[in-house]
Amino acid sequence: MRKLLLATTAIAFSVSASAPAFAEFNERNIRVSNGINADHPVGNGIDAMQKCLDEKSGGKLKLTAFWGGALGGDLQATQALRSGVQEAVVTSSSPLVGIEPALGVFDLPFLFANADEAYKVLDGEFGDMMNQKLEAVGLVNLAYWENGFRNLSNSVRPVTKWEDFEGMKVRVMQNNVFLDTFQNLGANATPMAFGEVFSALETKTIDAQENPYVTIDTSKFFEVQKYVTETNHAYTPFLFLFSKAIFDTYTPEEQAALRECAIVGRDVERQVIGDLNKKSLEKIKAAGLEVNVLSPEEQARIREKSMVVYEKHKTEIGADVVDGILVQLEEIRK
Ligand code: TF8
Repeated sequence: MRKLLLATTAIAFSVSASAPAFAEFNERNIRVSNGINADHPVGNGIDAMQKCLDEKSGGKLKLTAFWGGALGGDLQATQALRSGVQEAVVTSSSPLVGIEPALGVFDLPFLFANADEAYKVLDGEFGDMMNQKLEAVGLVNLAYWENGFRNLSNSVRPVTKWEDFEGMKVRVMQNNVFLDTFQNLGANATPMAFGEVFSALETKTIDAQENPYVTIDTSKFFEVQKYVTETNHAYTPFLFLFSKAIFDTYTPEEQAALRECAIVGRDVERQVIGDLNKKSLEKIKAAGLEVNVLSPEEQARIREKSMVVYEKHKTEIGADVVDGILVQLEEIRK
């Protein structure tokens, strides 16, 4: 009898010793909406994030990614998060300025000089400050992933100086900073949701669009374009957003796992973008597109011409936000 009791106690102990690790986790199916396609590095990031979540939650927290705008475009999906009907989205910050105007700071032309600068700002205090603003509008930003430095593609002529933009029909994101930046260069800028870009290029409703090389590659824009110019005119971040209404119903352990694993995924995604950038460029060249790189002098000219956009949008973004990021960048560059 005593032996039996000891054995039972031992079993009870071993069960309770192994169970607590996952007791605070519930089965959760987390839908993650994406505008880009599954072969974009965000796919690698989500795989890495899932692996991390499997370890932390014993397989209870499951991400299901949807690609190519299957759950709607960036803005539509983000609104679904705010009303608590969808869990997560990986979106550019740019189309969300109507929800949180301060996000427009990331759209300012030639703000970041390189990716490391962007990482320092986004992963540091400034990024945290923006995250607080997002929480106030019902969005939890788990981490800043990478969209990347944007380059121009078009079907009409090589662009090597700002005068070449004259009259070119350039699709821009639904964002006033981008709209003004391209209008100011003489382009006929047309705001359009990402999901419509491929067919608009194909039917020549528009001549041009601008996105990082990996997007020009994985969203197949190179198939309907002839020229690419490496302009690096803006670095736009991706936000890994979670519905605050849903997040608030999760246990602290679930919330912590999501935040920690989103950072694991972020690091993988950024790494893969770094590698794929070069491969995407090679693929674009191999497909027969003419690729130009802006000369440093021309880039400086375009940058200088674009500075009016900073002044024009400062009030709407928030003077403290614009000055805050510029001061921080100055610090980083010392
Ligand atoms: C754009 C953005 C998009 C991304 C994607 C839909 O040009 O850069 O590529 O937000 O997730 O609209």
